[in-house]
Amino acid sequence: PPVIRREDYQPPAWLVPEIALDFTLGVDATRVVSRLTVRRNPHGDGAALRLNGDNIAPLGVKVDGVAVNDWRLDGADLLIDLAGDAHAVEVETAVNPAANSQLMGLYASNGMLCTQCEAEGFRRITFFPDRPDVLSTYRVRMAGDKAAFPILLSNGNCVAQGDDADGTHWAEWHDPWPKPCYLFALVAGDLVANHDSFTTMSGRKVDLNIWVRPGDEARTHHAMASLKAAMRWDEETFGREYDLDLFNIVAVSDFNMGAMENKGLNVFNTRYVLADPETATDADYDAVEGVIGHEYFHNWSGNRVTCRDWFQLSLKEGFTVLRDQLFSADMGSEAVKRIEDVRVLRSAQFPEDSGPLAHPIRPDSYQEISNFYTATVYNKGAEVIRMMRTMAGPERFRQGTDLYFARHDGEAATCEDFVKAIEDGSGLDLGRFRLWYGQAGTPQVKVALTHAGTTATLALSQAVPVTPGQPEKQPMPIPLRVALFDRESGRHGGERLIVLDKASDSFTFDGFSAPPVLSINRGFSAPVSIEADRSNADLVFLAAHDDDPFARYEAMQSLVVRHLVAAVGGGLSPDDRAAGRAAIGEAFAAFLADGALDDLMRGELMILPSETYLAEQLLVADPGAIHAEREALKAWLGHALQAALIALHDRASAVPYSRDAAARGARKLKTQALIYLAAGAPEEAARRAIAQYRAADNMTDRQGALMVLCGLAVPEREEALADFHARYHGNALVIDKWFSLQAGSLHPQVLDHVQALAGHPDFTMHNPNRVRALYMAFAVNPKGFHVADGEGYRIIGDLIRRLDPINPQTAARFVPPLGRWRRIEPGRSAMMRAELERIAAAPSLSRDVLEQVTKSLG
Ligand code: B3K
Ligand code: ZN
Repeated sequence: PPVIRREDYQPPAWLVPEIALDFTLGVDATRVVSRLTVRRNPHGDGAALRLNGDNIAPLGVKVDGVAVNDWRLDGADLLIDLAGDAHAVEVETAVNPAANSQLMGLYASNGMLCTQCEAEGFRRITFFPDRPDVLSTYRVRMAGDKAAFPILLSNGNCVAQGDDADGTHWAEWHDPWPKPCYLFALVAGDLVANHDSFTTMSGRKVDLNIWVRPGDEARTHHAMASLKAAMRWDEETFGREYDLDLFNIVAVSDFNMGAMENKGLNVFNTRYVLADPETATDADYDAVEGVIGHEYFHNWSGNRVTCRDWFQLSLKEGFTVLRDQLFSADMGSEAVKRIEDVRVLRSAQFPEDSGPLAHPIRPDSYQEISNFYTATVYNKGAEVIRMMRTMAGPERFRQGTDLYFARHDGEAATCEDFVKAIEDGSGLDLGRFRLWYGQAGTPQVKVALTHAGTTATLALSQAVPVTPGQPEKQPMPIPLRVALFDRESGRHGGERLIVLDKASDSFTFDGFSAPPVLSINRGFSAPVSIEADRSNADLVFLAAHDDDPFARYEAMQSLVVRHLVAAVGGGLSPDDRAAGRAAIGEAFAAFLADGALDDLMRGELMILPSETYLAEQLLVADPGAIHAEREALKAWLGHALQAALIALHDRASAVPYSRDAAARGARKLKTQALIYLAAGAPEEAARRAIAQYRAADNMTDRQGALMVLCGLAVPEREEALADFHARYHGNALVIDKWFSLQAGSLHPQVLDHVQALAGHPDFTMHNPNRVRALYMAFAVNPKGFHVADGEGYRIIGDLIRRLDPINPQTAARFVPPLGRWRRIEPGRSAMMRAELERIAAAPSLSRDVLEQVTKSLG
C-alpha cells in the first residue's frame, strides 16, 4: 500500500465552499445526489478536480447542470477536468448500508441508518475531496419511509420537513458552520429523545436531545447531566460557548470507536451514553461523563478549529483529551483522575512507544490513518500539552488557548499553529519543546541525589530511546515538579519546577542539614520514565507522607515494581524477598489504616502495577514469571493483611448505595479487598463475593463480585454467571460485561472459556463491542494471552484473520499485542512472531491489518 508522507502536503487544487446532499434512504439501497459548488484554489496547483471515492461508482456526473462523460477514474478517485475557476458539479451514487460491515460511511445498525466519516468514510458515501482542509457549508435533504425512519437528523438545524403521500417523509438540514466532510453525519431511525435545554453564557437557549432506541430513555439521565456540565465547564474554563441552537447526541450499538464529534450531531457508542445504577458501574458512569465531555469539547478543539491534514490529528485529539481530563478532574477527584490517566498511559502508551509501532504524536507517514488513532496521538498528545500548561501555569496557558481559538477559528490548522499560539499567548519559549511533536519514545530520566554540608544536589540525565525510523534523538525539555522532604518533620519547604533541557544537568537545593527524601515528577509532570536510586525506606516514607497524591501513589508503585522486577529476574534471596514484602506490607497496612485518606484514593493505592507495565521495565520479559510473581505478592498481601481486608470489606459493605464520593469509594474498596482475599484466602473470598453478588443493588458491586468469582474454580462461580446472564439477557452492554469478565479472568481454564464463548449464541463478529468484550479482554489478560503453549496467540491470530474481511479497522486493533514479540522471552517470542507471519501470509489482507502486521514484523 502507498505510504502517505507529512512532508508531501499540498494545498487542495479545488475548494468546495458549498455542498447540497440529497439522500433517498433505504436500508439495502440508499441513493445519494451530491451537488458541489467548486472553486479553483488560488494556492493550488491547477490540477483537475479530484473527488475521492471508496467502493462506490459514479451513476451520473453533471457539470454546470449538463451531463458529462469525460470524467475518469484514477484508482477509486473520480477526476474531472474543469475549464473555468468556478463550477457546479453533481454526482450521483448508490450504497448498500446493510452490507456495510466495516461501519465506515453509511451503515445500518438495528434497522436504523447512521454514518461514521472520520477519517475517510465520507468517500464511501459520495465522491468528494475527502481531506480535512476542504471546508464546506452543508445542506442535507433526506427522504425515506416514515415508519422505518420516523426521525431524520443531520448536522446543524432542521430547516424544513414534510410528509409525502406514499408513506415517506423528508427533512432538510442546514449547518451554517463550514466543516470538513469527516464531520458530516446523518441518522435516520426509530428513536426517542431525552429532551432538555441549556442556556449559554451569552443567554442563548440551546435545545439538547439524546436519542436512543425506545425503552432506553431512562438510562440517559447521567449523559444529559454530563453534557450540561461539560457545556458550562467549557465556558468557565476555556471561555468556549456553544454555537448552534440545537445539540443532538445519538446512541448506536454498532460502532467502531467510543463516539464521534460530528458538528451538532454527535454519534455515540451506546456504552458511553446509557447508564443507570442497575446496569452501569461507577467506572462506566465516569467513562460516560468523560466521553460526553470529550466529544462536546471537540466542538471548538476539532470542529471550529480543525486539522489541516491527518498528521495533525493530535492537534484536536491530544488537546481534547487534555480538556476532558481536566473536566473529569473538576467533576470528581483530581488526584484519582490523574492516577487513572497515568495508569492508562503506562499500560497502553508506554508499550506502544517502545514497540515496533512507535510513532511521534505527530506522525511523519502512514499507510492507513485509522491505525493512528492511538494512545500516543491521544494520551501522550494530551501529556505534551499538559506540560505546556504546567510550565506556563493555568492562567497564561489560557491566554495561549484563547489566542489559538481566536487566530484559527474557521481554519484547518497544524500542531505548529497550536504551539505558536501558546508561545505567543503565554510568553513561554517553546523552541526546543517542539521536539516532543517529532520524536517518538518515552524519555528515560536518570536521577541521583547527593548531599554535602547543607546542600542537596540533584543530578539528572535523559535519553530518548531509538524508535523505528528514528535512530538518533535529541534531548528534550522535561518539566519536573520536585520537592525535597525533611526526614524528621515529614515536610518539605516548597515545590520547585525544574526543566531538564539538556542531556544532563544538575540542580542544587540549600538548607538541608541532613540528606532529604526526593519526591520527583510530582503529579506526573512529564510523561517520562524515572530511574532513581531510592531506598525502600524512602519509598515507604513517601507512600506515607507525600502531600502530592500522585507522588504518594507513585512511591507505592515504585516499591512494588522494584520488588517484582527483582523477583522476576531471580535476583532475590529469601531474605531479600521477605524484606521486600515486609516493606510493601508495611506501606499497605499504613494506608489501609490512614484516616486522612478518602476511600477513592485508598482504592487507587491498592492497585498493583499492571503486568504490561512491569514487562516494560525489562528488556526481555517472561510474562509467565511476571504473572506468577505478581500473583504471589497478591496472595502474600491477602494472607498477611487478611484481618484488615476483612474489616475493610465489612466497613465498606455497610455503606448504602449512592453516587456520592464516599459511597463510590466504599464500593471500590469492596472489590479491591475481594481481589486480595481471592489470592490469599480464596474460600473466604468466595463466600464474601457470592454474598456481595446476591445482595448487590448496583452494578459496581455485582460486577466486582462476579469478576472475583470468575477467577476462582468454585461452584459459586457458575451460579453467579448463570444468574447474571439470565438477569440481563437482552441488555447488550451488560452481556458484554458477561463476556469480558470471563475472558479477562484469572481462572485456570480461561482459554477453554474463551473458545466456548466464541461459539455462544450471543457472540457475533459483526458487533465491535461484543468482539472487544470477548477478545480484547482476552488479549490484555496476560494469564490467558501468554499461556506457555502459544494457544492464546493462535486465538488472537485466528480472530484477526476472520475479522479482517468483516471489519478491518477493529481487526487491526488486535495486532499490537502480538507485535510485542521482540520484548518477550524466546519461546513465546517465536510463537508470537510465527502468528504474525501466518497473518501476513493470508490472502488479501486489508490495508489496516497489513500495515500493522508488516511493521510489527519489520
Ligand atoms: N474523533 C473520533 C475518532 C473517530 C476515528 C475513526 N477511525 C472520536 C474522538 O476522538 O472523539
Ligand atoms: Zn476525540
